[in-house]
Amino acid sequence: MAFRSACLILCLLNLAQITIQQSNSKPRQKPTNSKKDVVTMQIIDEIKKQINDIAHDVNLLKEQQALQTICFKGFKVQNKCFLPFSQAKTYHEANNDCMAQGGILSTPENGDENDSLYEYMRKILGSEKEVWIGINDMANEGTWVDMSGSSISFKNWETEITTQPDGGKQENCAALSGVANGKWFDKKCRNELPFICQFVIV
Ligand SMILES: *[C@@H]1O[C@H](CO)[C@@H](O)[C@H](O)[C@H]1NC(C)=O
Ligand SMILES: [Ca+2]
Repeated sequence: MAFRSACLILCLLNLAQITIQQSNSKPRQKPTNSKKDVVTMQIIDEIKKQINDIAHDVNLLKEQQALQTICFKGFKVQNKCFLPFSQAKTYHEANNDCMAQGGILSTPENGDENDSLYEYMRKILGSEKEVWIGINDMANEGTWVDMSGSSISFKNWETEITTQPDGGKQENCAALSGVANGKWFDKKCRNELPFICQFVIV
C-alpha cells in the first residue's frame, strides 16, 4: 500500500536524520556507555512515538475513506450518509447490521433529514415500503428515545388518519411509512422490514 511505503520511508528518513544529528553533535572521543544508552533510548522512544502518530493518521484516513465509499454508494445529507438495505429484518437484526458497519439505524433529527430520508427511501426501495428508524420505547413504555437512549426532540408520527404511536407495550419500535408519506408508525420489533443505516461523517 502507498501509505505503508510512505510511512516506512518517513521512518527511515527520520532514523537517518537522527543518526546524523547524533554523530555530528558528538565529540570525537568515545562517549561513556551510560550517555550512549540514554541517547539510544531517546531515539527509540522518538521513533516509537512517530510510528504511533503515523498509525493513528492512517487509521483516521481509512475511516474517512470508508465513509466516503458509503457516501458514494448511498446518499449524503448534511453530515450524515444514508445507506439502504432492502432485505427485511427484525429491528435488532437491522440495527446489528448497521452497527457491524460502523453505523446505526437511520434517525431523522429534523425536518430536512426527515424529508431526505423519505425521498431516498421512496426512490431506492419503493414508495409502498416501510423502513425501521432508530427510535424505540423498549426501555420505558411511551418514552421514545434514539439508539443512544436520549429522548428525541424531533417527531413525525402519523396523527391525521390514525393516532400513532398506538401499539402500547406491543409495539416498541418505530418505522417510517412510504404509504403515509414519510410519517412514523410504532410496530412490533420482531416484524421484518427493510432499513436504512446512517453513518455520521466527522
Ligand atoms: C418532515 O418533517 C417536516 C417538519 O416537521 C414536515 O414539514 C414534513 O412534511 C415531513 N416530511 C415527511 C416526508 O414526513
Ligand atoms: Ca410502545
